[in-house]
Amino acid sequence: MVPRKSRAFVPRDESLFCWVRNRPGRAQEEVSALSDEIIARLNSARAAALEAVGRAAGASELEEVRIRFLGRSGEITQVLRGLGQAPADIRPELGRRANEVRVEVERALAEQAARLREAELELRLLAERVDITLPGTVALPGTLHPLSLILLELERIFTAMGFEMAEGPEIETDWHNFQALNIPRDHPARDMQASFYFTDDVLLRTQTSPVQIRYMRAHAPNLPVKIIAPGRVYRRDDDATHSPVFHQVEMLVVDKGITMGDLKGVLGVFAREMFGRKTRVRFRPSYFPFTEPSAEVDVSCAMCGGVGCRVCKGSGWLEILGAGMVHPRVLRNGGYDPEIVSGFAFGLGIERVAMLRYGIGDIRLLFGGDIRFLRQFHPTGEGRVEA
Ligand code: FA5
Repeated sequence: MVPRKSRAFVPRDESLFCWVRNRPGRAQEEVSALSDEIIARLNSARAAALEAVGRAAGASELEEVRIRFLGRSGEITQVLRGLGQAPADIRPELGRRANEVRVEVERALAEQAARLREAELELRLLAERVDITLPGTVALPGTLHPLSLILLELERIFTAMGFEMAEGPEIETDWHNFQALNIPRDHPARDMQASFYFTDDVLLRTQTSPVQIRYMRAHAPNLPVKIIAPGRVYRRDDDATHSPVFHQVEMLVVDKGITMGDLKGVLGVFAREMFGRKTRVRFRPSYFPFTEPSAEVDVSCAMCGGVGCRVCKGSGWLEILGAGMVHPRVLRNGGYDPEIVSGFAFGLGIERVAMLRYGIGDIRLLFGGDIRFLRQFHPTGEGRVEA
């Protein structure tokens, strides 16, 4: 069996009190000397603590001071801990004094923390000060895009004549975009509208005419059909008067007894409202697979009043849209009987109308987003631009 080692006596408490405690029968002078020494030690800790608090220049330094004096093994905490072993006659007095020092240092810490916070705030406010003498940022009043202005105007004109607004998808099937409109797969008319295909049967629509088919199929055999359908369309075009993305407005009327005279009447109202009261309308024979007969429609040039100028290339007329009487096959594909009803339709390019109305020479200006260009337009349509 291993003999137990005898343990040497090591005093666990090395505080100032241990020698007094270990000496019973101590003299009164010794106790009061001890008391004085403890008080002196407390006072010097207090002075050191207050000085360190005063010097602390930030929250982390202040925390270091707190730990040094009031932390678990801080200088003041040590004295407070040791008091339990102090002789009973001096313990209350020393305790009171030690607590006073602790409270005083705690208060100094709190006050310094508040001062530092305030100084920091002051600095921040100074740095963030708003200079009210600087010139302000002027919020420019917005204007509607010229295409939006034309579209609003078209809506106003046609809804006043009792038309309803309709719309269709920009990603269209080949059947709706071409076949139902009497343009079979191998028809040469497709060459005029080269498109962007997703598959053989799905493409970005090249015209708003498929909305005719969609609307008729959703509403047949109800009468009358009287719609305008504005929207974005896509073609593989790109020059000063043709954009790969542009906008059309489709118009369709189907009812009993509709004639070409109705088409002329509606277009006349539209042209005078859009381009001015003196505007005249001219029909030229043309061809579209989905209308028969078909026409290109010109309006007299609003720039020169029809005498000939740069904008109308001297002819006095400007082409604005394609139109015609709805082909019987198209009516049938829409679910209507061409023996009972007839109809007319047109499709116009909104960019074309905007260019004529505002005298814009290059279609690309409408898509460039240049604020100097766009700011010139306002709802009255005044202030034509020379581009
Ligand atoms: C058509 O698209 C027919 N769907 C119009 C129609 C509807 C005729 C109903 C009969 C009945 P067209 O390809 O001509 O027709 O285009 C009509 C208008 O769109 C043109 O007059 C022109 O103003 C405009 N347009 C055509 N291609 C472009 C383009 N790439 N950029 C800008 N505008 C264009």
